[in-house]
Amino acid sequence: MPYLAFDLGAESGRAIAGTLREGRLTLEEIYRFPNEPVRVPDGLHWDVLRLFHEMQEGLRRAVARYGTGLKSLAVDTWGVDFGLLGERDVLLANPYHYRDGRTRGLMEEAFKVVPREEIFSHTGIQFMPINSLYQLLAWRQQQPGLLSQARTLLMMPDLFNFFFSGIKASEFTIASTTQMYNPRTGTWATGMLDKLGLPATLLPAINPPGTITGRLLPRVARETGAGEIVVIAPGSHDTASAVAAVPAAGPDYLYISCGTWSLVGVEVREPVINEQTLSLNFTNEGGVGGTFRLLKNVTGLWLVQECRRTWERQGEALSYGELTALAREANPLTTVIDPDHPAFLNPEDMPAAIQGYCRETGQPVPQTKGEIVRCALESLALKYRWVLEKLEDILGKKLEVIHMVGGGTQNELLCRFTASATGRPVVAGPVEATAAGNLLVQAMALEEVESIAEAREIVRHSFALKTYEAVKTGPWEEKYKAFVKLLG
Ligand code: LFR
Repeated sequence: MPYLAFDLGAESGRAIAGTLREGRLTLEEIYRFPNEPVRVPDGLHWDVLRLFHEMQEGLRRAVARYGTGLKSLAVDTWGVDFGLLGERDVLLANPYHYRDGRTRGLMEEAFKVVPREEIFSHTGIQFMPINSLYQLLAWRQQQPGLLSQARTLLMMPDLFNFFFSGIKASEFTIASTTQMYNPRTGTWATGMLDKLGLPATLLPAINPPGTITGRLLPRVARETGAGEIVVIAPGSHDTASAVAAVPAAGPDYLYISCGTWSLVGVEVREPVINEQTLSLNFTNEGGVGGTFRLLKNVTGLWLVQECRRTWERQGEALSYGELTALAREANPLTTVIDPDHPAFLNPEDMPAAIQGYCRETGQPVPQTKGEIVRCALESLALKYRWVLEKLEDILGKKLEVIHMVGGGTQNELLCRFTASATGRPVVAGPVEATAAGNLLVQAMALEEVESIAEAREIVRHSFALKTYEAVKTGPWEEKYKAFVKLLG
């Protein structure tokens, strides 16, 4: 009998059924729907009711396929965004998209009240203007009236969980993305929030990943035809689910979860909160099975996604496959960018932003689509190497192998570049790591899988993986030096 995962990413959402049989997990994509943010005068929002509508449609189709045999469902989404519920649980506004510009400058405002080091020592989370902490500050500053009506803050997956089950609760992995959670005390960082004048009373209780939060609301069960299925909080943060499904056997590996973002890091038992991780702006997000993810957010295939969207707008719609083919033909290692430069967070015209950066840094300006995409992919691989080196330094050991998981691993060029830039073998796959991790944590919650180690063994047996050999070359070494200089 299958479990059902809802995996929502920045571009699309999917309902994926997973069946566990004799130590193997098989996946079936039941339904896929677009996730299209909507810009209205006050800002950029997620169309959250439409998303829930689509998720119910996914459930309906899963019921049509499997009858009432579904065991459970669980939702994972991206991090940091949330909805506010008011009296009688009314959703007070459409949740904002983390790329909305209203948090600009608020990190610096916060530091005036609680210094950067102190925020880090409370939370262990890297500083990004998108973090829920600065979004909540934006609410206080820009919509205090509405905020004062709020009773509960629910992170995106917690909000969908509430829509499905009627239960208001948070989950550890998604709570950790807020920069409002203290991993040392295991509670919300209320002292810090008080100092910032933020209402900690909005924050619900936090459950560990793999908690059965409740049952489907009778109305949802009736409308979708689903029977008595339970609602589970998996690793509700998509990256937590993806990393739970890294098919690693040994301990010394780097993972890269590749999608709109590239999350580059290692799994640790305790958060690493010290001067080094603070100055490198690394993060310690909550993981599954009592782990933390010491990692760095690297702007991932967003660079290419946005180029594609810009060219589409200009009447030249190309697929990712076509763009990668053009990149393959372009000259290698000509120009590099820092993918995490603020200019790339949400520009109106990504190709122009990339060209502008190259011009300003005195490099040859990529002209063709192939040149621009190649520059983006090579720069990502170089940034991965930079993170790898820093992590090896922090941990005092060599990370022998890189596991790349997620949709981005379908881009073979990126996997190959990563092996060349780092001089480490890259094991790519599974593409569906997030869904697999979500489903396997459901199996753990229902006591059908014992541990993360067992879950990873199941992943190793269930999916085809592709290895890219390590081939360090002179030109990559040269370019890496130039890249490091660029980072300053
Ligand atoms: C990846 C991800 C990252 C998070 C970013 C924004 O999908 O969840 O982990 O930093 O989205 O929420």
